[in-house]
Amino acid sequence: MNTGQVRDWVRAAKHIAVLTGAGMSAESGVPTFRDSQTGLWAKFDPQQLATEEAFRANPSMVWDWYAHRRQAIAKVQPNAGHRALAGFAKRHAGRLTLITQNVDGLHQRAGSEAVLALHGNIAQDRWLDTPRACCNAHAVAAGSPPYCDRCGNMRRPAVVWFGEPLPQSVFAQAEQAAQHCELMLVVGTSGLVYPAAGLARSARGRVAIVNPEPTALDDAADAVLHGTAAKLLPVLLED
Ligand code: BV8
Repeated sequence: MNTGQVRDWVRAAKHIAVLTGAGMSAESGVPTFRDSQTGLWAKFDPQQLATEEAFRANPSMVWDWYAHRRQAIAKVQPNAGHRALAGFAKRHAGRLTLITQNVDGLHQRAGSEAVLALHGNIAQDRWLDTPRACCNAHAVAAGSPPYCDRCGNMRRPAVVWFGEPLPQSVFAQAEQAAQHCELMLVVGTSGLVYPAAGLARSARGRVAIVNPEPTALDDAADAVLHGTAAKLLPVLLED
């Protein structure tokens, strides 16, 4: 299957759904989930760290891991793949729904609007426990993590941790897009994390994968393009 065939599918499709994962940001310099563990966190499995249990067991270690990732993300720029998606959506209003597992905000920084961010945004925080009258997000006590100095409630990254449900309305919109698309582009994901990966299996339209490596979703694909997001998306999405 070649790029030309998929590009013809892009041109013919009225509704295109795009599902992206960590590989989308690899060429921007954001390590993928699988190879993100460096330094202090090298000995931890990210799926163990990205849980409420890990945070309650060792709040400062998990908070510092997120602070480390935030600093890394703040230093990088969206790549040609992010820009190609934003550009296509601008040129073809209403034809593309962008669904991402990424919490890095690079799609949004590239100019993509109405991004369905299934797993939240690493740049935002929220209260760990239901806030009480004393919990003022604008007057938190400094610390790793910051906290309420009246009741000790802690701030946590506004991301979806393993074992936590996805934001219901965002996921419902993503399911709608999957069920109404003529084509789904699945870019830079290993396809191992659910329910996000399930969207590629419930897509009504054709499924085309963009990934330099085999993925757990290749069996569900009509086309598998072994290439990178920043190199292939500009080609697939140019008019
Ligand atoms: C839930 C935010 C229930 C946090 C993340 C069904 C089957 C099995 C397991 C489950 C199931 N249903 C639920 C589960 C459990 C679990 C799960 O899926 N576990 C897996 C690992 C076995 N799912 C959950 O826990 C979900 N919640 O089910 O709640 C519930 C319901 C109601 C009430 C209570 C509970 C929540 C899942 C979300 C977790 N949060 N992120 C944070 O970031 O810190 S997931 C996180 O990991 C990312 O967001 C992403 O989703 C995932 C990483 O996957 P990828 O993005 O694919 O990245 P990866 O590194 O794996 O692969 C990169 C790929 O890119 C590779 O293929 C590589 O080849 C490619 N690549 C590299 N370079 C490039 C490239 N591609 C293109 N171009 C390049 N240049």
